[in-house]
Amino acid sequence: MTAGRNWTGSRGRLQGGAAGASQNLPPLSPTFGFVVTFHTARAPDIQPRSATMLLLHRAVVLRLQQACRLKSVSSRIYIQACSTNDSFRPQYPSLTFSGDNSSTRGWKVMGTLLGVGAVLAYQDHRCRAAQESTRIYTKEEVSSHTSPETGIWVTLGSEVFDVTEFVDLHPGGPSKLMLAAGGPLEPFWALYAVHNQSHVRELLAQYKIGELNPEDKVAPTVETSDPYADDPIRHPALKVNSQRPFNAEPPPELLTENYITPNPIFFTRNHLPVPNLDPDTYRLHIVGAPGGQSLSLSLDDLHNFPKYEITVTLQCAGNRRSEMTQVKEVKGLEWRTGAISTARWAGARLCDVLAQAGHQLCETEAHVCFEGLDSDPTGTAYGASIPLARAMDPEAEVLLAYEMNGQPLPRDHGFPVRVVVPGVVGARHVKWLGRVSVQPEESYSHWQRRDYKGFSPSVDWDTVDFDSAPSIQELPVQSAITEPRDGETVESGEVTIKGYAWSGGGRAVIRVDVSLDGGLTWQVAKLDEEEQRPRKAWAWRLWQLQAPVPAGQKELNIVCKAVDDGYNVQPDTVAPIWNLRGVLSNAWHRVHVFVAP
Ligand SMILES: Nc1nc2c(c(=O)[nH]1)N[C@H]1C(S)=C(S)[C@@H](COP(=O)(O)O)O[C@H]1N2
Ligand SMILES: [Mo]
Repeated sequence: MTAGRNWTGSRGRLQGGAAGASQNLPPLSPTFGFVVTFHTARAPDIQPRSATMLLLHRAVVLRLQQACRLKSVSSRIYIQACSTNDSFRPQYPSLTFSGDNSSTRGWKVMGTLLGVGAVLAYQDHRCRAAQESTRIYTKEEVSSHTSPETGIWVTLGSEVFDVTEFVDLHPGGPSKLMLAAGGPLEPFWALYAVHNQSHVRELLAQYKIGELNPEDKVAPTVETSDPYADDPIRHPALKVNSQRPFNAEPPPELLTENYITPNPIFFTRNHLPVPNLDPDTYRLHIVGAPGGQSLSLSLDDLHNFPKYEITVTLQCAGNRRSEMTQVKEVKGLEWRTGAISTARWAGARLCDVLAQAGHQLCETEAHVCFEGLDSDPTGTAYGASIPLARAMDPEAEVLLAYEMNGQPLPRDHGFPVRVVVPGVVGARHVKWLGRVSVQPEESYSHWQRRDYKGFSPSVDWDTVDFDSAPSIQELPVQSAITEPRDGETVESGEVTIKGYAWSGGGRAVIRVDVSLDGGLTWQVAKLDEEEQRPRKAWAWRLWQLQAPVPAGQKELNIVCKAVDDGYNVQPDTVAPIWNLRGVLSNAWHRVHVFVAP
């Protein structure tokens, strides 16, 4: 699968935090105990199993529609036949036969009716699979099955599978699965942890043809073959949304503890393993303009450019996605309010470096493309682009940053160099920067063209046309409540409400309104005193409100909403801005609390 297209999403959660567990740590509240519990986080109205099967199914249908347009009818049936999983049934009520409990008969009747042999062939395949499941194969035999002609075999543990027919249906694309042909799946599943779920195993089980010769069993070499084994150690306070690749957010009450987010709890959004780069041999390649010169810059070279330091808030397009999930299933990591953080970044200005390579603003449209040094097993690197006009504008203050809060960049945040694009969505702040080029078109990266775009609530995975929407650059106005937390019990008398507010494109936050009664009446919160430069308000504002709790009130519905200097406001509810990828989630933030008697 393509990295970053998280078609199921990891559901493991690390809860709580530890006091003083790492040197660089801000003091944490001593009441903040360390509890590790893994649980299944599921939105109440969604069954993750059927949700993930749905995504798998969608991916398969799309691929099939591309692969065999002419055979689309039989393809659809084949897919449904593949899935003996009950979670498919409700989607196709017309395919169930009322009063007939035998789904086998149902499938046969349908197959005959439509004159398509795929269903029967599939059942035949399953019967054969069952008979042959006791056959023993050697590792050599397996390794000679690596093409459609010989058949494509893989192993998992001691089991052998013939996945020839599945390769074209693989949600991440055939090429990714072909990397494992003739050998074990484990190293690849370790990279895409999304596979480690029971329904994926069930799907695979349908292709089982036998067992590995016991003497040949693959040694559990997870440690050495794990592409994430070299990832840095993380702060235990982080709430982990996915371990591999690592995605985590600080808990809300720590997030607004400091205007500047301490490095160890700055939210982390990785699509791939963290590369381990040697600062001495590191080079940043800047492709030169025609008539200009290409540059290969060492870290020292970069330090020789004038150094700029600016405070910038970075927000992932998926921040607060979990609220969209509550409206309707979306594809992506379940970020709560913490996929946003603020740091002081220092480095060279991109416009200075581009100018040295001979680039200048041009009349025609152009884009600056960034490539990271993190890559998947096919060698595909993370990439993104921004318009050349922004990159060349000194006022836009785009940085090639080598420092974060006075320290060299931490590995998780792009060591040794990353792009910082003030006012723009996190996805364009490319980490572990390896190459910069200027092109007439946007980056061809998956993350520029096939992700990080907004759509109407009416668009689904069958109708989405990624080319029809522009890539997200500047983000809309945003705010959230970090204290108290949803479901908490607050003291009667007075309540303190805290949160953050930020807007994209350098637009300053001019006001935050807070309601204790679900939006009927409002009070104006007190904004922090931090400087907001006109058109360059790159950083958030933290805010607070101390409000009397109305006497006799047993519950409060606390709401916040921010206004930026363009008088842009947040939408009041999520449903009208719902989109299939769960990005740009910026509705009024709502927290329901109880009042202590
Ligand atoms: N090379 C590289 N750059 C990357 C990413 C990545 O996976 N690889 N993730 C992007 C996304 S989607 C976000 S939101 C930000 C997150 O930056 P952070 O991890 O420092 O918070 O980095 C961006 N830059
Ligand atoms: Mo992101």
